[in-house]
Amino acid sequence: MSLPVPVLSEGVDPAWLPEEAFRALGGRRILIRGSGPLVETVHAEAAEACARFGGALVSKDPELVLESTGDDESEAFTLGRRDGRTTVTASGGRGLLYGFFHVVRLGAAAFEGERQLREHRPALAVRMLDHWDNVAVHPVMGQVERGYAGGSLFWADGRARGDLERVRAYGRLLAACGINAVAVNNVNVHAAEARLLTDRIGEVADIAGALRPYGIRTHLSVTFAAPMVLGGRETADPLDDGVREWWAGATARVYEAIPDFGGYVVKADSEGQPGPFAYGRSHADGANMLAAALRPYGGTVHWRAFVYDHRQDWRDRATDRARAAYDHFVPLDGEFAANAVLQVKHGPMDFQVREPVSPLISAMSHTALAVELQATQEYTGQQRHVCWLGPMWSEVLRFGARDGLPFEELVAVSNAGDDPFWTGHPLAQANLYTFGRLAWRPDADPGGILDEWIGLTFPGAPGRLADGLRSVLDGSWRTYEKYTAPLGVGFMVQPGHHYGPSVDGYEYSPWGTYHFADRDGVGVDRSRATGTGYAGQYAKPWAEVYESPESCPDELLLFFHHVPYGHVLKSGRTVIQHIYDTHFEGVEEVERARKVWASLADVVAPERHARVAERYEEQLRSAREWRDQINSYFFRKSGVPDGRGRTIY
Ligand code: GCV
Repeated sequence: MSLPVPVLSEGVDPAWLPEEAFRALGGRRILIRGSGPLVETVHAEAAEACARFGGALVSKDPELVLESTGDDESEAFTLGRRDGRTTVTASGGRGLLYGFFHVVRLGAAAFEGERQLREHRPALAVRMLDHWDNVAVHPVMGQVERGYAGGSLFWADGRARGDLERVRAYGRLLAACGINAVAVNNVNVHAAEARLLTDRIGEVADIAGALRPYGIRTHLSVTFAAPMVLGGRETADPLDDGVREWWAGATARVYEAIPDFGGYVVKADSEGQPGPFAYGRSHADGANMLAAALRPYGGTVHWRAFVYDHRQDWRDRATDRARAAYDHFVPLDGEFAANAVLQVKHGPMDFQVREPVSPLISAMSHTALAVELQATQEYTGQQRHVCWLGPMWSEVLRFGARDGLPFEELVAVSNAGDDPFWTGHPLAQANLYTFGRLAWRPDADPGGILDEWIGLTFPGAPGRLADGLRSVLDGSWRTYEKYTAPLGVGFMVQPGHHYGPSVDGYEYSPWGTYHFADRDGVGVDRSRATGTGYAGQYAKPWAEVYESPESCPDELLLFFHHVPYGHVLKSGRTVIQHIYDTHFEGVEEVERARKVWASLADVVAPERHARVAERYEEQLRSAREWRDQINSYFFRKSGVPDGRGRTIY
């Protein structure tokens, strides 16, 4: 029996699945063939569209055929149109579900003219969102760590939500953009959350049940110390037989509760989380122990490579946090089990607005890799600023892809919560949607994805609205970059919550995030010749390109080099003038975007318009604060006046 399409509570935004997005299916004769739970979902979706817009599910003379020919797990489908009939065929329900949403995306175009039969298949098998959601509200990090969209979609009042309709609706949105896996709790696993693995697995099973009809597998973050914390053992040593048995038993019980469970996500030896180092074991030993427990059931362990010393001495110039992941993991390449996936942040630091692509990603050819992006905008405006990350992610995913992708999976830290707009800032929905679509096709043009999102979210939008949305989103990442930390140097944020400027906020701290500005210059020397040697972690040609300030791209110059303020960039400007100019420009761009948004008041729903307008006020205030702090700081350090005589404090 198929469940009906999830119903949103009053006031919850339909995001990219408003009823109107299904209009093109209306009035059609639709034939559905095949069986299985996901075919049932497609059935419910098609029935709902017919009920709303006319049309019928029929057994002959269809205009749309949705056919599943078997019950395999493939996510591929073929789509074509001939003689007035559009046909979607898949070898199982999963493929059919994605084919159905493809038709929704095409809208009226799916039913026009002829269309050659074409196969569509995701480039990456796992397209996962990690939720940094706590079950119990954490005294410092709250319900959702780095969450800017209200509370958790899964957890409230210290337990799984009783009403799972919103979770089902979330699953539906995710399926419609191609996401197929979700980790439901924070990688920093606190006491209550640790128990999700054992006596509280039933709550996870309820969430998994709500996500399953939309083809989404549920994963769980677990603590490496679980055998001690939950199992009363004296050790969590991955080579200890008792520990291995404990994990095997715990995992067997997880699969009794959730037969299609995806697996574990682990943050070990990182920012205070326990890990194998305590026992003198390697991260391959740790990951492989969990992989062995999961293997009989087809599960996977996602083992995070975010391992570095967060208790560094700022006086120690030899240690470079950027080097850490590569130094820890490259020696282990080839030692990880086949179902252990190393999950690598896209940059070597921590989701800054500009970082080079992590050299680890192309250095692990004998290890399964997932690249981790951050949809939640921890360092990119915290969903108070418009910052559409599509172009940045696209650059990351294309880097080094000449001979095929060097990774198998894509993960993002989710930006969704129980906020009525899902993402706090209504325009941040575009980040979530774009992530899903890029995970399906990493070489897709991000601009095309943005247009797709606009088309679905604002069906029938007048040209003025579509143009306005494009203009405020398209360049917003570069705008954000302009008014924040310059030329790839990173951080300069307020410590702790990471919102707003504090140039020296992390300069003398133990976190390894320094810019080394003095009266003569700024930036981190990461060259092989005179610096930390980080540039040497890249393969050719990048090791050479990054090694010298002459060949290093401007936007990464201060990530790789310490240069004088008078250093002339490829743009022809000096570093100091670049800093002043970009900070004035960035604020002007926000002022312009705010005006564009204001001009759209008559064509956007009032609540949505007001929410974005209110956030633009804050973005502008904050951008001005960034501009004035950064410009004043560098003027005071360097003594070099702005060549254009603008106000600097
Ligand atoms: C979940 C950064 C964030 C932390 C986060 C960590 C991680 O350091 O500030 O909140 O912890 O990354 O990715 O594990």
